[in-house]
Amino acid sequence: MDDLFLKIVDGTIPSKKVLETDNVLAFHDIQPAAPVHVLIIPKKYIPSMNAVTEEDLPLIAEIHRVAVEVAKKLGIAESGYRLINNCGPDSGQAVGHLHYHLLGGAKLGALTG
Ligand code: D5M
Repeated sequence: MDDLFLKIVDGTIPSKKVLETDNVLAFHDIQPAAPVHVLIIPKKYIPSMNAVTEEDLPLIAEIHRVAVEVAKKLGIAESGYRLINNCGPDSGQAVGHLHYHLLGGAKLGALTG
């Protein structure tokens, strides 16, 4: 399986880590869309939100906890931030490993769809 983010988890591809737990990794996005743009991923392979199972729900909760910790660590918890998951072709999901974009550090534009 050719999973870019598993290679980031195992260190084959370098990343700028922000925070790490046993199950979750947060690192700076290589193509930032905002002054703060961090990707938060489960270390285990889950292709997209559609593949999240009941057993994964503690992991999803952990991702949310890590998102708050990342926002605090990078000083944007109070100014505000956005947590986005792209799922499937229409969303523009380019990497087939579940990930959440944490965006902030500036006034963000309105969501479009
Ligand atoms: O978002 C996939 C995101 O992954 C996109 O914002 C670029 C980012 N990306 C791709 N390769 C890397 C590496 N090597 N390091 C950090 N960030 C990376 P999607 O929701 O799938 O469109």
